[in-house]
Amino acid sequence: MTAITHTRDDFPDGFVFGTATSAYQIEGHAQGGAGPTHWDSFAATPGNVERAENGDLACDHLHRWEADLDMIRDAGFDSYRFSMSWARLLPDGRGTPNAEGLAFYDRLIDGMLERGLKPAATLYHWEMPQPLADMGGWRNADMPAWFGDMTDLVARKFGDRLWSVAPINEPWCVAWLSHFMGVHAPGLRDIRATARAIHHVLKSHGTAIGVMRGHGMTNLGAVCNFEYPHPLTDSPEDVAAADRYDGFYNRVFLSGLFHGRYPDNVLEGLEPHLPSGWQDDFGVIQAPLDWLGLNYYTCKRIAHDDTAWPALKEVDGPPPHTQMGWEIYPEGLHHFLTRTATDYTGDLPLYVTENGMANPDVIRDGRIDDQPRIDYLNSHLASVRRALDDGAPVKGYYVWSLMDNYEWSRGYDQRFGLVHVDFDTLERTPKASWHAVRDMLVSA
Ligand code: GBH
Repeated sequence: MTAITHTRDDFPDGFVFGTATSAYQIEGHAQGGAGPTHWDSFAATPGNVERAENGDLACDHLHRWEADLDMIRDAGFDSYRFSMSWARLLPDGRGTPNAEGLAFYDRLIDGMLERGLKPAATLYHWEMPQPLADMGGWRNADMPAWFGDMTDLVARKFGDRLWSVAPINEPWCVAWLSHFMGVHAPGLRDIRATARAIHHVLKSHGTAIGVMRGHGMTNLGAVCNFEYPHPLTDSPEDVAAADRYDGFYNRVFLSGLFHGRYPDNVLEGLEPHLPSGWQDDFGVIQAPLDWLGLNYYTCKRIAHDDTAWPALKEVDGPPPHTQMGWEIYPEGLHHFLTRTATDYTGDLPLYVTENGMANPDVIRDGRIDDQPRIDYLNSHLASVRRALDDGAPVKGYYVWSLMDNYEWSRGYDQRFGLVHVDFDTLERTPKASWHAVRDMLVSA
């Protein structure tokens, strides 16, 4: 078994190592007084999720959080990136809070602090309260106000104890994957809904930042996901298609957040569908940030395709692939860390807020052997190290994920964890990768 070849000393002083999860994927949403969400209804509709699995019980983190936090501390991590479920805080999305939910996050945050873990919170990791989804969810122009009110509750209850906060996880997934590709709740395939979601997500983000600043909170950021677009061939058509992919899926969000506009080639396709008055919202959207988080997993092979919109298609790339079928391409992480600093963020601190892979279990001598994950983490840490050498101000790196969990429309058999979860007994078993991380992080 090959270890992780990096040590803490390879990274700058104060570099933060962490691991990440999200509420719906681990907590057990049917418990503890949370309200229904659009993920529950999406999962209940046949054909949306493999085996129609949902987050009702998930990892039962709601009742096992102390042992879960112990595993984070014992691996030597400095920080835990988690999310709060809007529908657990406010079962109807607005109105009366759920006292049990507030008490849960109160204990969870204190539990992190007691263990010396920096709490890095996300306020929306995809489970929209159903009553708000019924009113159009991200398509509704009132969403920024609703999101701002929820953020105000979080700021008042927990603001003094959160180390960092990002309002919304991965605008790309919330907008494109959920409203254009139909793969995530609410499962739409509609460019108008997508354009409105893009804009309302960014405006909600900026509104939440403003609310938290009003409470004196600091270390506020945004978390975006990036996929590296390889042109399938070096034909001018494929090169242009990959560039289009980059504009629509990667640059659109950075451009909104940091340049206060949408890229011209993207705007051509989206402008007819944007909500009225969109041009006036960039003052809110561009609220100054303290850091940017990048989630990075894979690359794409992009070809020109006249029959599709926006005139491109994704083609399977060469191995190695993860269990999800995603191509492994560590170079892409270096690309986005360096390019984002150069083109958008300058010396703003950058964090890799998610990186990891799904890998099927191999049990060997009673241990869970996930050598491919160790190799994946190793090669991506090398990519981070090279980005630092090239001047990118990277301040931390989070592994997705602490433990196997509900992998959205792929259900429970895609295993992203450093820790194995038996979904019959809910027993946790650290995998070889958890031990490899501990060997890297815990000094002898
Ligand atoms: C993250 O999103 C999420 O934040 C997290 O909740 C999730 O569990 C984790 O990833 C693992 O999936 O067209 O099939 O090749 C990652 C965003 C978007 C990255 C889709 C990979 C390629 C999908 N992902 N993308 S595919």
